[in-house]
Amino acid sequence: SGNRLRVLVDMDGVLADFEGGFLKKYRARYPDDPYITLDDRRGFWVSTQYGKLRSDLSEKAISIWQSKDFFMELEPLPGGVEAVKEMAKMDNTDVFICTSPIKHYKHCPYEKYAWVEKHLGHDFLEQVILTRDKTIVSGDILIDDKPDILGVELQPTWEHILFTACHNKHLPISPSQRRLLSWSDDWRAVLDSKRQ
Ligand code: BVP
Repeated sequence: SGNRLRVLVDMDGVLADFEGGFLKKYRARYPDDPYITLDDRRGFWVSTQYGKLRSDLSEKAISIWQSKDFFMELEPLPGGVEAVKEMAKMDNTDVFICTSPIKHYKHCPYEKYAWVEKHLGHDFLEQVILTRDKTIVSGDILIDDKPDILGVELQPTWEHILFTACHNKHLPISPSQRRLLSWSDDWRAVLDSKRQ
């Protein structure tokens, strides 16, 4: 608290490669069904776009991330784990991973903790926030690839920094919305801009 900066970092699409992991496992499980390349992805919800491609594909898509080991086996996105580790070592900076588990809770919440332990270490489990509503979590910055982050709090304390992903890269840049193009982009400058 006080003058410390609190950074909230999303997991899927920001630290963990949800889209790449999904497509790889979808194609392996349903080799005879059509799929959407990452280049052709539009809209945050994979299931919605697959459902528009063919109505039965929404359920097939959902079956992929509901499966055991899906979240655990997601590859880290380039530079994300390193950036979070560096942030966490900065003076006057608190970093939390803020992620929404799926409602099919058999594997996902456990595997999200296991992923953090594997890639960021056991001590980093202290920093994990699982919530379906990020608006009630207070922070200075939320780095997240979802364009619209809504919930019961109409005026969240954080500024949403949109992290570029295959599904949001074509969206028009609204003047009010700041972006991080990747973890190679200047995330330090974004943090510094919010410091007292
Ligand atoms: O746990 C992820 C996957 C899931 O929603 C969560 C998004 O969390 P945040 O990145 O916002 O923290 N998810 C679910 C669906 C469809 C469900 Br029906 C989807 O299409 N995409 C997706 O990411």
